[in-house]
Amino acid sequence: RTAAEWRSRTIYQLLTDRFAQSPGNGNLQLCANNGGSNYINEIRHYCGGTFTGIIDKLDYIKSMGFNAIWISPVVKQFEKETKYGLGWHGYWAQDIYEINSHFGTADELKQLVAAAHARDIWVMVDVVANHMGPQQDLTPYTTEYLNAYTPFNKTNHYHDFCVIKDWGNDDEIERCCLGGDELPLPDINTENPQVIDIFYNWIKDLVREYNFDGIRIDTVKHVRKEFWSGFTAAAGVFSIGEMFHGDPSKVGEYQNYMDAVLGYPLFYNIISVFTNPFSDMGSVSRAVQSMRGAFKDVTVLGNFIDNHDVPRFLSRTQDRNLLKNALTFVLLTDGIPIVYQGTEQGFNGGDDPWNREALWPSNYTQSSDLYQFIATINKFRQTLPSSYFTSLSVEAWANDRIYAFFKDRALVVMTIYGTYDPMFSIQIKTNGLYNIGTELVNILNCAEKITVDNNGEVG
Ligand code: ABC
Ligand code: CA
Repeated sequence: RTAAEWRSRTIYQLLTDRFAQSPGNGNLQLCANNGGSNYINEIRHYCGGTFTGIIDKLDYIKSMGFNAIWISPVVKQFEKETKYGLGWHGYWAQDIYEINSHFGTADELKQLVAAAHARDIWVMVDVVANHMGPQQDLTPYTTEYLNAYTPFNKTNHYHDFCVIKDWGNDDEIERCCLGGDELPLPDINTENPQVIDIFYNWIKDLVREYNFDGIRIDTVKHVRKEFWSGFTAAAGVFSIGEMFHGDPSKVGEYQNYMDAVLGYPLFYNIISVFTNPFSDMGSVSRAVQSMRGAFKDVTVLGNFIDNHDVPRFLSRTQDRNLLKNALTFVLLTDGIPIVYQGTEQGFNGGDDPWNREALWPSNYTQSSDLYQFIATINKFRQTLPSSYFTSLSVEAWANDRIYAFFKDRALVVMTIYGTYDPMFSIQIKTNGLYNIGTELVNILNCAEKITVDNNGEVG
């Protein structure tokens, strides 16, 4: 699947271990956070989510209007304890050729992709090429240490050992280990031709074997850019990279080496504006403009309000009206929306590991206001013509509390009044976009209508 095909999709990010256990075959008490002191220990270990569990809950995702999922890295992890627990999240590979058996078998993964495709849900797999998993209490790169990995078991498969200390130094960021002195992630020598060959073949085979529709690439800024051109070409499907940084010009550069990146710069703007009724919506409008200047194509960027690495939106503010306005923005602005599991259930965990709650304690209720809200906008999004997704938004209004834009034929209005929600009125010039007398319908209730007046304005 290409970037052009992904542009109109809407993605649900799930953590395979935390989304759903196999029906009738799990322990729903595990990671349920029901006040027990075990929770801190449980949340750093496997909670029991599986591929089969995801299959069982695909309709929960579908009914919320999503037509793509992003799943955790699928490869085999170390089973040895570390000070940060185990690799239940999937980012600590031991063997890149084996499937993580905690999640299920290779066949079950294929069944998941097939079951998703049967519902027109595309599957994006998370992949890591920067590092392998860490091993506590062993010295890198002794023979004992190296022998544990497949296939990267030679000294020259790794960079000379160092740990990233200076986050302002790009060379260090690319060549040294993530994870700090306490648990360094062995940094793969992505300049070694043998390593390059292994990775390009690996990604090609992985995508083909399991029939994935896209890849989410981890730790993009920790590998030299040129490596990614060959990697994404070998994958042959839509690629979206994680460049964790707030500066549009730095992040934008990476779009020359892959189809898209996560919209981190916009994310920083969203959390500073939408969580605070006393901020300034004008800054959103400026951020949208600066993204356009820095990226080759903003219509394929992955927009989000939180994920498994950052505190959840509702840990920054408890105001669900603010959350709904932020969601409206990511679901309808230029780019591909990504909603992180648990948002629809009002989860409010803070930093890693607290933002990685298991979903089962919610009972997967579909009646929650947030679930319904997301479903309404997602379903509206799916009725839109392709011109919506290729066109850029045009600002209709921006002042301290209100931001509105036109995109194709739609008018999207957001506020940061939050629960305080005073009555406000604005007059928006529609600049000939609609004929006089046209009725615009509020998609949130499908009832309220406003009519374009004789001056071509709505209000
Ligand atoms: C574990 C523990 C943590 C502990 C940590 C040291 O070790 O769980 O409690 O603090 C995986 C696991 C994690 C695990 C790590 C390390 O591995 O999920 O639980 O943490 O072992 C990706 C994934 C992420 C994954 C990895 C590693 C990478 O999404 O889930 O983590 O495979 C950096 C990386 C980024 C990575 C992220 C977690 O860390 O670049 O790829 N995410 C700055 C830096 C960023 C940095 C970020 C967070 O801080 O620039 O590079 O991300 O530490 C803005 C600036 C930004 C700045 C922010 C904080 O402020 O513009 O540049 O970001 O204003
Ligand atoms: Ca590296």
